[in-house]
Amino acid sequence: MASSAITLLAVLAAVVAVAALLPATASAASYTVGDSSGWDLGIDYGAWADGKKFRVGDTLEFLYSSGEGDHDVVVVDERSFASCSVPGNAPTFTSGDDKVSLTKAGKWFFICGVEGHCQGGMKLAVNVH
Ligand code: CU1
Repeated sequence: MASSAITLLAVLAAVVAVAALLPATASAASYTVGDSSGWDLGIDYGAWADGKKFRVGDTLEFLYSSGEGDHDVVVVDERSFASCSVPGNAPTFTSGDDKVSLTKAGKWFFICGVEGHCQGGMKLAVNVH
């Protein structure tokens, strides 16, 4: 009787110990940018990002139609983000289902490189913790 109670306690202690380790790995989240609207014109990505806590290891998934000249995703710096300009050497994704791993802390900036789309609101800034 007593030994089974001790066994139960040991099991409980082990479960608690494992649970305490989980958040570090389980916290990596995947976000679909714009949720069901995806990556498109006419969406307020500032509002979408607002209140979300992005962390190193999280993934942003950009979903959009990827036909010729539809959309793309360009990773830019703050200056290009502000001016909606596309640097020649900027990493660019074009698949229509682009998963970007947020590999380091700090601010990340994304724009659509198609003419006029960034000005039309296709720009996303996230602060990664
Ligand atoms: Cu676009």
